Amino acid sequence: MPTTAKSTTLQIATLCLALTLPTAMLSAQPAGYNYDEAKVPAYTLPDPLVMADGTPVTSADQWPKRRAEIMDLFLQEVYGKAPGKPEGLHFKVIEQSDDAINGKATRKQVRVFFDADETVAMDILIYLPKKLVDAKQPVPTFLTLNFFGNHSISDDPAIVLSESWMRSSKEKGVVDNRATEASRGASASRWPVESIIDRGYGLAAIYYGDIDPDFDDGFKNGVHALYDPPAKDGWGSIATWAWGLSRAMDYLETDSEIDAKRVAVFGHSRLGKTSLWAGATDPRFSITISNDSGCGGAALSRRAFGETVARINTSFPHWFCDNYTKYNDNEGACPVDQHQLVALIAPRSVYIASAEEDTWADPRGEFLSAVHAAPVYQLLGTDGIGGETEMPPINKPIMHTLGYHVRTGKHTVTDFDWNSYMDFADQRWVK
Ligand code: GTR
Repeated sequence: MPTTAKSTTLQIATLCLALTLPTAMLSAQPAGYNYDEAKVPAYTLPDPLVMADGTPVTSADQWPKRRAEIMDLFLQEVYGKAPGKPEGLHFKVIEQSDDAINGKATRKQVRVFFDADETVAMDILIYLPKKLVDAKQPVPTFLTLNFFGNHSISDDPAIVLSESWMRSSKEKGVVDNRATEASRGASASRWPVESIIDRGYGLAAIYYGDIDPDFDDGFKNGVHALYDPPAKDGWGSIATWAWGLSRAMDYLETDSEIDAKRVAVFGHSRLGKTSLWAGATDPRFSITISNDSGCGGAALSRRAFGETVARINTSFPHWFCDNYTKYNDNEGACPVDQHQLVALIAPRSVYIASAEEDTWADPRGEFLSAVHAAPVYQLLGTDGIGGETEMPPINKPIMHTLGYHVRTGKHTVTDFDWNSYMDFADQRWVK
């Protein structure tokens, strides 16, 4: 990519930001990976506002063309191309009740079949505030993926116990890759369902393994069973999970109890990478939230801080498309970086969250993606990230069209995260 005055300025801004790194973020350094800000290589980011042929993008009406260029590169080189909506897609409500979560919520479990023959399906568990449903007020809703089955997010005994393949975990009650009764509510600390309901929001939850089980099997199971094996630029698992979120959105649009114009897509970690890609590929998502998404999510790859492209492609060869391995230990050659992923979502809102101790995910790199995406947001007439260039203090969210926080603690989802997301939704959606 051409080095422009603008990209040089961005680079200088990045270096200045590096000098203000809180020392707490320099702790916990496993051997073999860089956690030292001073060792971040000098890099130049591809400029989201310069066309491939070098033409500067100076007005909003040039953006769709530039956006298409960036989108093609992400499809081709990073996440891979997914098919469209399948013809046989259909939905069945398999269970519902108007008395859930201490009488405050309705519950609905919807099976989404990806094919007419009903061979592959995912379940969506939906809680909505009963008050709003009774008043026939469509509910703004958080659409989310989870790691251990819908039954793991709450101890509500009516949630269908997942029969899908799942990573074995003693702590989560998963034995021989299957959930057991002991896994009910095992992840409840990450899902404050009652607070979400109390604040007037709905929650729609899906087990990500229903869409594509998270192991490298050459793309034979999950929804891949319905398609030819992917080519080098074919959908990896992140693109597949994001595709599943779009199919969930297909359902939400048919449900009059849900406000499909106000759906926030949320995910943590690999599922935060997924929510960003879902937000980029599907304009129906009004707000996109990535929690501790790190490498291949919000974090700038060129910083090679914490998890690197080589490392992620080695540990998880099925997450990205095969072309992405070209950039192992060679991030600078990749024609895109992750700030452009955020820019693809413009002018819609994005909230990026980091955790102070989650150095593997590079909190600073996550923040900088928002900073370097902001010029696109501004070109499109929004306030971007409010002109911020320095990371905010710990536990002090920034909320503009782009939101960001770094909170105390580790790589997980906390009430602080959720409260910030709901504050952001209150602000962006003005109920
Ligand atoms: C880690 C991986 C991260 C992140 C995380 C998760 O092992 O290195 O990129 O995705 O898993 O999803 O929990």
